[in-house]
Amino acid sequence: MKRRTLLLGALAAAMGSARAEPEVIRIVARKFVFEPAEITLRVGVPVILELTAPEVAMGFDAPGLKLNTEIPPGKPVRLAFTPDRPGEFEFVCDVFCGSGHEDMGGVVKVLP
Ligand SMILES: [Cu+2]
Repeated sequence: MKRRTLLLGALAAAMGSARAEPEVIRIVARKFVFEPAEITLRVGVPVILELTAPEVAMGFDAPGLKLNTEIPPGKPVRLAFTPDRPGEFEFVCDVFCGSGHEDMGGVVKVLP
């Protein structure tokens, strides 16, 4: 009887975590950096990337992850996304935003 209760408890906990909302990862794009510039995710774990650009319009382009969006100034953009393979995927700003634009980028590390 006790064991059965434990099993049911574990099952309920597992179902609860499966239903949990994806983690929201906030990334700020400002002249001329992404903060943070390095993000670590896991294969199969859904997340929401929330991108904001407080100053001017920016871009977020991660071709290896098939993610691309413009980030209008002051308007957060949310990208729901589940990594499907491990690796290191670079992203850059692809909207010209000034004299440091060319160096503006980061990396998404996806762990197996
Ligand atoms: Cu830029």
